[in-house]
Amino acid sequence: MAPRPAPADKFSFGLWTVGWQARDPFGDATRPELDPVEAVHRLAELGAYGVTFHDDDLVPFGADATARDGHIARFRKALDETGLVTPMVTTNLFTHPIFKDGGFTSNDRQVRRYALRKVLRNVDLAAELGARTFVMWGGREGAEYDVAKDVQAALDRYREAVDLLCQYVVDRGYDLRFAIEPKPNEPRGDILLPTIGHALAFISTLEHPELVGLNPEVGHEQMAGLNYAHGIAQALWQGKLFHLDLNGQRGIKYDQDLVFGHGDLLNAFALVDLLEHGGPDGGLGYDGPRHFDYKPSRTEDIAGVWASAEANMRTYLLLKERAAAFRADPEVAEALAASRVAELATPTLNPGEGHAELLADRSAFEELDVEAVAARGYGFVRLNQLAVEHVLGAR
Ligand code: GLT
Ligand code: MN
Ligand code: MN
Repeated sequence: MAPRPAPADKFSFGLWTVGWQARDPFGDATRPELDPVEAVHRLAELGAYGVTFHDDDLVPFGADATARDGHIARFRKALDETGLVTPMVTTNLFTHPIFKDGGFTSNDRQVRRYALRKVLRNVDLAAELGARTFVMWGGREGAEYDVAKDVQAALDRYREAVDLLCQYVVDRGYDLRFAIEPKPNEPRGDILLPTIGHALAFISTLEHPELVGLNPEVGHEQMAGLNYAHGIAQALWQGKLFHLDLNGQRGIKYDQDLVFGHGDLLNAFALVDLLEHGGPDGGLGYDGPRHFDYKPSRTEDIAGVWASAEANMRTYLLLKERAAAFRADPEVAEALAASRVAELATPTLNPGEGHAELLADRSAFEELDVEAVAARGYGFVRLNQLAVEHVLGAR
């Protein structure tokens, strides 16, 4: 019996997730269009608290001002009827052919100026709807050919764009922060800011670094062979986890966008444990939206779409239960102690100690029984087996 999702769990979904018609590079759509208003109602019934969107998910690209107002008004009405909120908004700078070489970093300056205008208009909408996070996924910012893109100039233009957007938010007085979503490749052969680490380094060069953080996606880090839970831990540690995209991915291959937990389940367990319980001092958890960015598989009909939406939330809640059980198990506490996990929170130096005191401490070096310390086992396998048994419901 899985617990039922409720608004307090802060689950949110992109309109483009449940609304995906399952067109892929090899085949046509397998599902009809989904009206955003229906999506809002169904997500609310399933227990979600929020819905997110790209400008073009809500208002078809190129719609005139009257049509745009109409789409937004219908959507707002659905939000009012259901109580759903819009915690995050993002801009589509990847579907229309004008963005085939990117938005902020296209070689074509006219494209870059158009992209900035498209984002500025959408920032206004995000602020009007009360969104607190504005995601920037630069899927088309990149290249297939090394000689065709001056990467350093592209990073200059990327920074120029983000600096302008931050200045806009400051000047308008909006309560909105930006979150960069890294991805290594697809749709471009190589995408700029490919991982959490690259994006963090980029943010440190900005004029308003405090307004810019991350929106890391499970599958995107795993496509690069990286450990998502580790990446999230570093983002939290640097105060940069502004938002996140939960889904599933099985190894280094195309972006699968599976249901959360349908990829690396043990890493998903570690992630939920981290988000819910924080670091060793319990102080670095995450209280933002649990946002699912998945694609209901192409094999599914519309009933399968809603079943898969529910599956994301059920898996999260089950892992949350399992993580709580893991943390409450006295044998786990004993195994954690045997593995010295909490000892890592103790500073390596004594209070007030510097290199002179360390050099004077003979017990740290000259008198240390190196062989005896080296012979100590850490017991990590036993600890991990306890985690596996909790995930499997065996404890
Ligand atoms: C697109 C992409 C996602 C991003 C979305 C935000 S759009 O579907 O695959 O990972 O989060 O632009
Ligand atoms: Mn993805
Ligand atoms: Mn995403």
